[in-house]
Amino acid sequence: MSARWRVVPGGLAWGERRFVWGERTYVMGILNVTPDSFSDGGLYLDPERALEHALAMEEAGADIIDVGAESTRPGAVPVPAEEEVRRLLPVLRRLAPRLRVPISVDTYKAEVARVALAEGAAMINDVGGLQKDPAMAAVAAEAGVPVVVMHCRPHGHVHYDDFWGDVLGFLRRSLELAEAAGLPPEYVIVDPGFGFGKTAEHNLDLLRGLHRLRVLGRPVLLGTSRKSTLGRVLNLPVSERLEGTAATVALAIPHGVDIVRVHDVAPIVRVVRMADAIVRHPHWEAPAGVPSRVPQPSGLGTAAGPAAPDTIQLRGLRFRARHGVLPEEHRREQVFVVDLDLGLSVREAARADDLSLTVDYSEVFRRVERIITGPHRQLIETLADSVARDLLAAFPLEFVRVRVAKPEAPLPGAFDQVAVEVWRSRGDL
Ligand code: HH2
Repeated sequence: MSARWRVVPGGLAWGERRFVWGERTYVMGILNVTPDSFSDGGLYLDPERALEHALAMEEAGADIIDVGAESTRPGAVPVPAEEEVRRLLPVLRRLAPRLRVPISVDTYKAEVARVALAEGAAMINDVGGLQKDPAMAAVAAEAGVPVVVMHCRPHGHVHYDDFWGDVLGFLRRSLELAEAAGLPPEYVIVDPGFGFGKTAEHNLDLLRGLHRLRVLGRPVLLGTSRKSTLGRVLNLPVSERLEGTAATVALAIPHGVDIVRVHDVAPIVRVVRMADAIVRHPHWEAPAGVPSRVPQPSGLGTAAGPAAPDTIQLRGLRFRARHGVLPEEHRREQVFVVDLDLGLSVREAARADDLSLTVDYSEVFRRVERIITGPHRQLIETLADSVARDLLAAFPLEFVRVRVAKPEAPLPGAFDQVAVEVWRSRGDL
């Protein structure tokens, strides 16, 4: 009987094993028991070799082993459910009693998933995003197991009117199907489907915009391992795509990716540990006996990394003051309106519901007020720049956007308002 899943603060637990999103990047090792997978087809058809490989991946640091019995590569011959089950069963029966990490079953067929869960699989990896087989969501909900929902379009479907709209819209539909079936939202992991019905350009676009998946509010899995886009970029065969895979993994982590699905577990675990030490530093701890050179928590986290921190938005802070170049602006007060975007991770504060881990809005207001109602300045450029620098110096922000507007500026001609917007980051200090 495999361990049960439960929701824990910030993530999920399977028995004693915790998956706390944001704390570190988890590695899913790929085990294909197929004759025709694009990179390892035929290697692990023998259940004893499959077991050996799964144990080696676990030993190398895999957090999940993903077992698939049908290739999804372009041109692969579809496999009937009975054949998929026939390939999976002997492997699952060997793996389940031996592995300490959860086994995921890579299938879009509800019938296959049901059998695999009964034979020791502990989660479902559905490349159909619960949309290929209408019975899949209910299988996950009844078993109470996590499910990876992946964006996919048929291979060769490479026209998108709105690429990101399609990816996010598809995944939102998957989340709705999970919810309708009664699967708790915490049990759903989203995957943008690198390589599934996408050109190399689409796949590179996906990697550049991975942080956009965060609007879905779910952990993110990414599967780039050895895929053809890497081969296109590097002009290398499938056997020589390790470094390409490593680059995609390292660069995905600052975007907030939580799980990477890979063939080469040992080297990618090293890549992930290194990237985590840089990007997720409030969580990084030196192994016992190794002195830590990475800064320890400052109290205010920047765990999401520089590529895509969260933002705190303050709009319409209003003050009266006498800045400006026109004589009338010296004589009479006018209204100044300030809008702010403060870029920093709010993950820790949100998790602990603790004001001391984020920015105190009253303190921000007071600092802006002191500058806007302070000494005379000719230019709103100067005011915006001063506010940005002051806030960056006072709080551990990744960046700040400051907009200062004069809606009633006594200018000749008809203006709605004049405004200046500046973006500043730590490097500008
Ligand atoms: N990619 C493949 C298979 N399953 N599952 C998720 N969630 N995300 C992926 O990107 C993904 C996946 C294809 O890779 P592989 O299993 O190595 O190849 P094949 O389908 O030929 O067996």
